[in-house]
Amino acid sequence: MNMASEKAKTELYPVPLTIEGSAVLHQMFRVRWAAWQSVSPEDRKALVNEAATVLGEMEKDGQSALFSLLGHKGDLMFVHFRETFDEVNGAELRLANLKLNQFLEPTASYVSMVELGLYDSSMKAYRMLAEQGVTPHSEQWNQVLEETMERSRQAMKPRLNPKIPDTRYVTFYPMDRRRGEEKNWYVLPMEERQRQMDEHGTVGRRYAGRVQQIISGSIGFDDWEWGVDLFANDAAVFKKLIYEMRFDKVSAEYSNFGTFYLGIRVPAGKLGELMSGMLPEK
Ligand code: FEC
Repeated sequence: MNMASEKAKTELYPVPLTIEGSAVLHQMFRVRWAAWQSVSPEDRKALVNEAATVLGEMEKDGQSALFSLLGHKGDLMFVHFRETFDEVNGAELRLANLKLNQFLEPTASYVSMVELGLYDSSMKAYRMLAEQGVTPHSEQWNQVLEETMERSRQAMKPRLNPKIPDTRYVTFYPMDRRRGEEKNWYVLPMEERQRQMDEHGTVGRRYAGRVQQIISGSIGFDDWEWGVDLFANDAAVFKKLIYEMRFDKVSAEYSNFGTFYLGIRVPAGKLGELMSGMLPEK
């Protein structure tokens, strides 16, 4: 047995397999209310109609959604899920070219890609490969891992390219795993990370049916490592789930969180109501 396979036997390969799906963009805007209010009612109507028509087309198949944001961090949030970043950029450009855009000021945005982490399958595959003495990155090693990922891609297809869930509320926030001097997620052994992620999934599954989570990876795309979208019809569930998770080892010791955005869904057809200062009923 060569040295690489000796090492592989005692220390599992550290990088969990992931499978990637839809490209994702979150866009937050402030409305220039004073400028908007100085526009005549007829012109406002025309501007809203143009925007609602375009947004209506983009909403089809749950590809884009508009949310009214609470608080000072912005007034509107557009969320886009597409097959590719090219299409996401296309959606962004389409909105930028609306006449309504002159009244919108970007306050934040977030670029990411739907990601499913395969800790369990990674562990099984890495263990099996190590036991068989297969050298990491050899042709056989790559082939086994590619097959593992392909099986997961097939089994989890709908979760890789999800529609934006049709719930009343969303909460979105970016987060990192800690890389501090004392606590560093990235130097923990694979087995320990898998154990902590398993505990995380167990807590999360208790909320099945009440909240839908979509995790998108943003390493290499944006300033944090992951984006978390949670969708629910009862916003209080976000607080309960996130609070409960704070006590998981992985959140308590290894998570840093960015800015939270809470939004209320507004269908394209109700944009006029929103822009005239009334939150549409569901
Ligand atoms: O792979 C990584 O190290 C990080 C990716 C990742 C982050 C993350 C954060 C949150 N999740 C939240 C909710 C749920 C709910 C379920 C759930 C399950 C998983 C699984 C993986 C996973 N989560 Fe996660 N989460 C990340 C990854 N999470 C892997 C298990 C397999 C799977 O289901 O995909 C249960 C889903 C279900 O019904 O099956 C719910 C929340 C956060 C933000 C953390 C916080 O403390 O606020 C909420 C990053």
